[in-house]
Amino acid sequence: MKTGASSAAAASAMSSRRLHSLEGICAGVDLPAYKREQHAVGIVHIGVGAFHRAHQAVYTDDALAHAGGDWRIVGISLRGTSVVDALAPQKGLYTLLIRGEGGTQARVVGSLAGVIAAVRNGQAARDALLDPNVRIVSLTVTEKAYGIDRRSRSVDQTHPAIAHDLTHPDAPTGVIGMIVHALRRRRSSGIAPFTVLCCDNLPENGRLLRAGVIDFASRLDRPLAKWIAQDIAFPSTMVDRITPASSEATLLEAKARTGFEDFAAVETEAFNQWVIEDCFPAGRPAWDQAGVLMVKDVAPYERMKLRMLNGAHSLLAYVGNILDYRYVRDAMQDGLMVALLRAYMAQAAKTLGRLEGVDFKQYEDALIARFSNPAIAHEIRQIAMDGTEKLPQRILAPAGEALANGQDIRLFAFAVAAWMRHCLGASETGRPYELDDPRAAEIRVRIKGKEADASALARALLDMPGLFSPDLLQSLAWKQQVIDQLAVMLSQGMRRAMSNLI
Ligand code: CS2
Repeated sequence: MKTGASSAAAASAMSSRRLHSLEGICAGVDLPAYKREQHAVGIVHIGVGAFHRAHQAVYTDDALAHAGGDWRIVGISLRGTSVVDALAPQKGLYTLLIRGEGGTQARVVGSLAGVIAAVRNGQAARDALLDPNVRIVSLTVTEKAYGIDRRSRSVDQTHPAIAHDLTHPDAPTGVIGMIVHALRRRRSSGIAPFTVLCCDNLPENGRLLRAGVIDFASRLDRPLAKWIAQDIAFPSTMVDRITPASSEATLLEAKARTGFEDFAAVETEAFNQWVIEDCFPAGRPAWDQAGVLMVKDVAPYERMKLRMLNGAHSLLAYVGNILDYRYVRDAMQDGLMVALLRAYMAQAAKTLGRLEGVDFKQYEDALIARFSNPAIAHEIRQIAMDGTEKLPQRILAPAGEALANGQDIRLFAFAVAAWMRHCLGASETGRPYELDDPRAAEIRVRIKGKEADASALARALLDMPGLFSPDLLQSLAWKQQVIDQLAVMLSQGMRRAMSNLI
């Protein structure tokens, strides 16, 4: 990696200039160690949010530096325009602030070659996916954007993007519609297909997306669906890097470090992990040389991360929000919270099979340290959103397995009760907040008038169609645990409920 060379004084003279090239960036900032213009585009990434810019784009930047290749990235923003307005004038360049134990290191990332806002320029977005040089289409669009029914593994026709795209397949707005449109056009024009790489926190994400894409395609064109099933690879992945939404402070610090305005700067932790199923018939960047673990089966890694990191994160978010903590790092100063998270992670670990080379206790210790990182301002509200999309893979799947194996289910029931308490929309001090969830309206209707009655409240939410699995719903012990813990939360408060358990 190269570092910026100009003096801080020269940079401050140009401080109102926008980042748009690698010239004149302050000393001490790491720069791409390859010539950007010498590498063509090979990847389209849908969802160019902070997480993509802190994770996949960085691994690709490193792979380009180590081994070269035509693997730069065109980013598509499906719904918003702000990230495109930030990145386009910067020619895709942005600053990454890496907040490690020894302080913050700044780095300018060069792997993004261009960005397109699909809502403004749908044709350009569709064309990008037809480029014969594009051999990988990767995605970080959040759990709720896919519109796949997890249980039936078919598309959810009530999902707005799915409903729209099934009736307007030539002008798709959603992620599955876009992929199917591109594959259909590539197939009919004799352009080789791309590999589809899902990077969202969903269980067996490649397989799930594959099922959704094939189901969607079969509703339009059966031979196409058959071709996708036979010829398209959907490797699964496990992605991990704690990346809060960028704030004003992120942008100001990026400017101070580089000497240039940067409206696309991102901050993240030092830890970074990517495990990928190595199945790329059309080739891939040398991610293995950039620290990515390429494996045959990603599922055990994914389960560990979803259940231990994300499960504990969600638990922390619901409990922390009720207790009026704003940031994860603040909640981690609370000894009772840390004890609860440790107990939860240990229980979640018991639902995992052995994983070669991984000690779950050490993983737990590392997670506690990462959550406690004082330099990361990770808002609890960000994690607490979309509970109905996150609970199944993070908390309900291990709960179901624990139940089936005769293990202790109390911590999982506690986490679910905390989510139910969170659904009430006010903290213990009465601070109101908006419930941020795609099913928020339905939740509000269900719980109305039941706010003080743990049993009625729990039943109203347990009965939400498609959320809890039949094995949990058939268990009286499970239901009773949830009700009992919710009752303590409502009548004696969250701290009492926590201390009853640990
Ligand atoms: C978090 C994740 O927002 C959330 O729900 O649990 O985004 C988490 O920070 C990442 O998965 C870490 O890799």
